[in-house]
Amino acid sequence: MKPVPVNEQQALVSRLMSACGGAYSPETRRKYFISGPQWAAAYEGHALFHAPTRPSIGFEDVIRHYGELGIGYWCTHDTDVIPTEAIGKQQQADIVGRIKAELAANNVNCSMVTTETFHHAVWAAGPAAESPEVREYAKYRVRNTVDIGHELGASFAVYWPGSLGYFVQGAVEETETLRWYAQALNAACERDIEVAKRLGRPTLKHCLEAKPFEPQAEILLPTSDAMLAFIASGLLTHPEMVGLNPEYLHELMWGGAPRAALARALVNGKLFHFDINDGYRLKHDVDIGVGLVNPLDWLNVLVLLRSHGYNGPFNLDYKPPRTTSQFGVFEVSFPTAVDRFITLWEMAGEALTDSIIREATDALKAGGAFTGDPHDAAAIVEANKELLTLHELIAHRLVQILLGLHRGRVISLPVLG
Ligand code: GLO
Ligand code: MG
Ligand code: MG
Repeated sequence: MKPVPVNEQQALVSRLMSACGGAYSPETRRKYFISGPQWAAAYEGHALFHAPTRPSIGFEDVIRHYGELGIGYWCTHDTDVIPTEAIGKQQQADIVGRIKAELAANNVNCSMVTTETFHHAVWAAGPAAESPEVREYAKYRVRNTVDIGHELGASFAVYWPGSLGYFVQGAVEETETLRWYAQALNAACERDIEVAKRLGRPTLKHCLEAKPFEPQAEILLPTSDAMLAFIASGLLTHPEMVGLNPEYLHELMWGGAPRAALARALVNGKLFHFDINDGYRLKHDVDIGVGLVNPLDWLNVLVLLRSHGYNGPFNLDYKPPRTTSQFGVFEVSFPTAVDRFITLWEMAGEALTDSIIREATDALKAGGAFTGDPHDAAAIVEANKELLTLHELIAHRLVQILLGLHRGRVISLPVLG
């Protein structure tokens, strides 16, 4: 192939994208509760060892692109859109006013707001630092985010306490830090009750998001299960207002099974919000687009959520790769992430109604028509032994659904010999 001059590269990307096919229309995409974060679209490709590869982009362009793509919801950290020094000032009110206008003009809604409590130097010792000034400031910031959330019409507030932990051991006392962290959440919930009452709006759903490591070396609430224990600890004044925002990759990072973590959140009634992305076990937070690494696991995750009627947001908390240009972010990265999600969600629906999976599952639950001695282990084994083969058959069927083999897709084989 001849080298492709830079002025022809966008056209090539667009042509190959449409050749890929399978894209949903913006109207179809809008039917799903999919949210796009400001920070995901505005990610410049930087990291500890990586300089940015993309220019910065403001909320106006992000919201416009989301609207065009059919991503119906937008969410943001306070400081993604308001400089730290403008928080709580007239400049904040002006920016929030401009955001409202931009959302309305593009038919996009704000679903969630979140407070940045990890990046700025003020959080060097975390949002629940020893210093009382830092803790008061943390309360101020989360209260202010609640105000912004109500102003923008959000229903969720998320808390990722990324720097609640330590690098060196022994300097912080964990129980004290957790107590202090709870005080900030209590301040947010109390403010929410006040504001919601004044405005005649429902209170926000406050969602804790765990990540096992990064940016701190050791994290005090590293998993969704730790968060559940924290919610039930008695430290929160309004535990009923607080639930979880699990992130798929964050559960995978510690070696857990994301679907099992979600199941534990579901049985606790605490699955409020869900950050969707992909990546690898026991590696750092690579935030790859949903379904690019573990599509089969994703199918299974969505089968679980569909079967439990989960109706919260699916938040595209991923990072367009550093190799993707800013044109590519909206031409390839976002539409493909959304469309893979929708496809997997619809496949999950197929799996739930698949007659083979259904009959196999029912048969497993019906058991082996056993009438012998209920204390005879060997007889119980004997009575069920052919049924248990169905476990593998169900797994095979799910792969068939994923690959389209259940619809007669066959791969022709080369003639050997
Ligand atoms: C980082 C987190 C982060 C949060 C965000 C929401 O690893 O996933 O993106 O989701 O701060 O509050
Ligand atoms: Mg996240
Ligand atoms: Mg992540």
